[in-house]
Amino acid sequence: MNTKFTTFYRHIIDEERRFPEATGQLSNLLSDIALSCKVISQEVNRAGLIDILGFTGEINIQGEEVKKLDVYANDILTYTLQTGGNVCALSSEEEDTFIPVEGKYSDKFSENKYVVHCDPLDGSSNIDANISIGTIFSIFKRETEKGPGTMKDCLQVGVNQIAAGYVVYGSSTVLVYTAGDGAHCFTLDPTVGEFLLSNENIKIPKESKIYSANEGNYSKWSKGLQNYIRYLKEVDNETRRPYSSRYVGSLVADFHRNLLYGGIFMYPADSKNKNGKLRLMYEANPLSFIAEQAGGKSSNGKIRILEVEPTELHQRTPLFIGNTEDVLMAEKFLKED
Ligand code: AHM
Ligand code: MG
Repeated sequence: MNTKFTTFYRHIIDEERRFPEATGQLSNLLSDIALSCKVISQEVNRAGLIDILGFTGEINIQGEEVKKLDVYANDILTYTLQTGGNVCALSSEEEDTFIPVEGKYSDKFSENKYVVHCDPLDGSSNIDANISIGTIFSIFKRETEKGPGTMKDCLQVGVNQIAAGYVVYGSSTVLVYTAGDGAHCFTLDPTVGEFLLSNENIKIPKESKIYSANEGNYSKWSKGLQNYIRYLKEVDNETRRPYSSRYVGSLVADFHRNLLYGGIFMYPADSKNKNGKLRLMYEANPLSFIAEQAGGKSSNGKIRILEVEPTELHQRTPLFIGNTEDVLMAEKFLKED
């Protein structure tokens, strides 16, 4: 039994010590998010029992309605963030617009400093099949000085992110986060209820070998993109082609696998969806921050995701993310269009 472990909280506190002016709010916020994810993880593990113990929409034994898991995850996260005293505004895939939050304490030194965007349960179409799903979050510092946050605080460009991360509820529950000094992975030890450091300073492997895309959309893709996919399937030993195709259909799970094994994930624009499917603020931005911290790259096919100016909270964007060389190659093929 290893007795030398680092908990998530210890790690974020140590990171925070790099900044003498830090007030502890970011550590508290990350810790609140980790706690919410532990609770969600617990419910995800029980999801299969809903068929046995009661359907969603039914009243459970405590007299409460059994909630759908994505609604439950949203409720946990939004409640925790609204009451933690660190967040002035938050947005979620499950909410129509952002939620402004009143400061918890009245003195100006403890003004809620952060804005959070989250996808409480990404990949939710996979829940009933016991396939990995996850939570994604993105954190910005507020732009306004005080009071409840505004749309201006929310609509910041991705390079302004202070921290970002995701949790995968898979064969084990893992949390990956960055606060701008590398990307670090923690695994939930359910016996003690703590995320323990399992992979510090993750770097995406140099040798890429996987592409992930919903190829069912092939006929709707541009010629350049179709050519890129064909290129990935050609035989060429020097460039390790053909690549393997892997697609879970949960962004977090596909991204996490490629981060560890090397590869590119794509959700491109197509003839029906001009901006693709995925959301900039709570899917593309946070994963792009992590990809870059791990030595990878992320693009909308033309420019760096982290430089895309947001105009609305639920804005969609095409996404190409993973090994730098792969993303550059995808961009090159897309220039043919
Ligand atoms: P969700 O946030 O509603 O779960 O939707 C996003 C999901 C991503 O996790 C995944 O990459 C993508 O949608 C899969 O889409 P498709 O079924 O079109 O391949
Ligand atoms: Mg999602």
